[in-house]
Amino acid sequence: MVDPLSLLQVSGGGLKLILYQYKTCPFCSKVRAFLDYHGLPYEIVEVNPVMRKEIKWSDYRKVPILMVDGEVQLNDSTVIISSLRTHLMNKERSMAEILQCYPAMKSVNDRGKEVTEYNNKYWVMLTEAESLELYPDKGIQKEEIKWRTWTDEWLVHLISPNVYRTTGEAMASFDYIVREGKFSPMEGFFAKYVGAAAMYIIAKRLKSRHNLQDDVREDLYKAVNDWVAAIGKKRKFMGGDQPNLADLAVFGVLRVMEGLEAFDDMMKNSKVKPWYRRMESASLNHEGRT
Ligand SMILES: N[C@@H](CCC(=O)N[C@@H](CS)C(=O)NCC(=O)O)C(=O)O
Repeated sequence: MVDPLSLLQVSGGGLKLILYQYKTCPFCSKVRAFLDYHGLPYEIVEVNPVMRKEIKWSDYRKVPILMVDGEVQLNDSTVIISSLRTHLMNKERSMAEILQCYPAMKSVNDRGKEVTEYNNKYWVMLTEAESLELYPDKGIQKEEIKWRTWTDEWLVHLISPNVYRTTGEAMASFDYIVREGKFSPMEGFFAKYVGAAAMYIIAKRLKSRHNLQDDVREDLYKAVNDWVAAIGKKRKFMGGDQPNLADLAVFGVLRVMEGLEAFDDMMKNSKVKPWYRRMESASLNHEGRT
């Protein structure tokens, strides 16, 4: 019998990928957007957000985690994407070797919490020749880095305040999280009511921490309009005719709101829809497959 995993390895350019995720987490969605667009096959392990038993073996306690060939552990969505992109440019470079370009640094943030950051995480590691191939025009690598950073440091923070904006929206969001995620019936029941109430309150705190406007929708519309304006009228994507890593990051983050009121409002009241639909089809059709 043919081992289905060996088939995956062949079609995926030699890498066997396992993604540990929460389906509705924006960071995990960013990674899936990258893998889907590039047509890289992967297995998913949905993690239970209450016990997190599925990642008990890992010292790093967040998702996404991507395991490569059962031995190299990639943490952090941006590191995962940058290192895979590096590998796709030159498949001779092993993931273990590439990972050394993104060393972890522990520090304490302004709220006294220990945080881990990764050096160079927005950089795809390229030789001069590869760099000319991937970024032929001056300034486009810088632009990609700028908007990937903006996605992680600004856009992501608009999601919770928007999807938990009212008690009704908080209930609908948790209904969706429980439906899509891995919860026991008891956890699901509590998450739906206690979780929704807690997130409604936390979302208000996040709103003031990130200095959002009273009407958080206005920040969301402005953010996606700024994004569309940065692409301009002459390009289909920020990457030109094909999405680049900034397009994939923004798409991955916005996609977690699909099916919720915030998403419908954004599509109706901002200019993002044509770009979003182009991204959807590029990702669905694996247009970046090599
Ligand atoms: N910088 C990380 C952030 C990942 C992150 O914060 N993940 C959240 C889920 S959205 C998490 O796992 N939090 C810990 C927890 O749920 O216990 C990345 O880009 O991957």
